[in-house]
Amino acid sequence: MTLESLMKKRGPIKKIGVIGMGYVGIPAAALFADSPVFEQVYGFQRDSPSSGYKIAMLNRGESPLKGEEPGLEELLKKVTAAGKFRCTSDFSKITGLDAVTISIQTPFLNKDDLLPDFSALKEGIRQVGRHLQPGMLVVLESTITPGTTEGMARELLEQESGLVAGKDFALAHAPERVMVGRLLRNIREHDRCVGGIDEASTKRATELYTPVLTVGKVIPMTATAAEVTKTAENTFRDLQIAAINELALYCEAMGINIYDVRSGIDSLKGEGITRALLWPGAGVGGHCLTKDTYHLERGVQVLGKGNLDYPENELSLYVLARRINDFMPAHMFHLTVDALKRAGVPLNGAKVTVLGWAFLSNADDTRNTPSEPFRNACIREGAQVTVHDPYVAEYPGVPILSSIGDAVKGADAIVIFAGHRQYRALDPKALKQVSGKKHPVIIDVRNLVDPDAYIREGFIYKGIGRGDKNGHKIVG
Ligand code: SAJ
Repeated sequence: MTLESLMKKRGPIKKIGVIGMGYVGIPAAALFADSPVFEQVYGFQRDSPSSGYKIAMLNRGESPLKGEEPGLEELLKKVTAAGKFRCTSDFSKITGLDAVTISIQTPFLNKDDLLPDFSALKEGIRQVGRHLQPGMLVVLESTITPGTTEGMARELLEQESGLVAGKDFALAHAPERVMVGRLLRNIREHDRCVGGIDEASTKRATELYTPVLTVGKVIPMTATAAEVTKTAENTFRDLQIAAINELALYCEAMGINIYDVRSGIDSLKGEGITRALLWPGAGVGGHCLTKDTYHLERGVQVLGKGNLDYPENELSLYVLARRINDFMPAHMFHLTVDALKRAGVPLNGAKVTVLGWAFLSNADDTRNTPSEPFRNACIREGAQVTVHDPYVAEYPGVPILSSIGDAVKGADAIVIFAGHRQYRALDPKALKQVSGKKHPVIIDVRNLVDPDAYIREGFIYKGIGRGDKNGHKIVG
């Protein structure tokens, strides 16, 4: 019996399982459960010491995700009350399902050797394989190295189940495209790349995602093309950020204002001309842009098997972009040291205040935050560092203050790291008073503050890309 006839015999997808109750899995499960097309959704979560607590919370209709996620808690309450969504650690329930999606983190073990850490993903795939039945659909939503669906995932599922992909069960990759703070909206509104290992798998996966898309549409392709699309779209974003960060460094060196240049370049429009300029900053954080380049690099290394025609001994443009963005916290450190020197204050023993610990503006997500390498560098040089963030309550090993006044008290340098709206409204006069210094330093990552307003108050100002101001005359 062909896979298509097996799935036809099984009928339309009614029961779904989502493996991995995190930023990707929870909103996906809630939206599947909210669709009248589907009857039942199980969220699968290992009952581990670190994340087992999520099971009870979710079954009470509560979201374990930090930060504001518009509409998520209401939706969870609705689908649990309706009995359409249940969270469990009993993976044997997979047996009775029609489709299973896998959303498990895929960090990198060693980016220099391009070694991803697939240990959690493999365990999740094995769990599915152990309970897989003929005619079922398995979809990988995690961002993965190109070649993983057709390769490692297929092998593990076949090994554990004794079934054959493309013959006994359908297999596809449909990468997530969510951002914290707008998880539900992103799933509903972004187009969804759906890549099956064969046409029957793509068709079945399209049946799964179509009901949850309100604005977005399914874009069918092969599994490997979907893997490359996802890793490349984040790699390109990282590259665009690196390009504007490099220009910011150039503008500082040439004594001009990157924002004048940016709006100048941005003015060239029409006739399909886009310059897609992003914004300079203190570096790139988060769980995605910091690793997806390496997934792509590994993909071309493994799948490309030496077929890549590339300038000899030249570094990948994408890896160079990673290195430029990883350099930006160090650049923030150099700006801080230089400014303190102008104030006649050595870093050793100085008080440095970091405003903003989250990696994204107006959000509480701290994964791979660029603020951390900066803080570590200051502490290594003997500085005393305090941290403030209006959205982040706690962070392992780093006390986070909720009062700006407490954080800035006695500060020699105030370093704005995140573009939180609260920092736009800071009053230089009041800040200076609290710092109590004659020439406190202010470092601005995202052009949040008016340099002249601070300089007038006697601050020593430095801003990313603000070569026009970074050497200003000190007032008072
Ligand atoms: N950043 C800049 N300048 C910019 C934009 C961002 O310095 O102009 C920095 C941010 O401060 C942050 C980092 O880059 O530290 C990442 O920011 P982000 O806005 O890309 O946020 P992510 O990583 O949560 O979201 C990305 C998005 N990918 C793309 O837009 C191609 C999102 O759509 C993906 O769903 C997400 O990665 C993911 O999960 O892959």
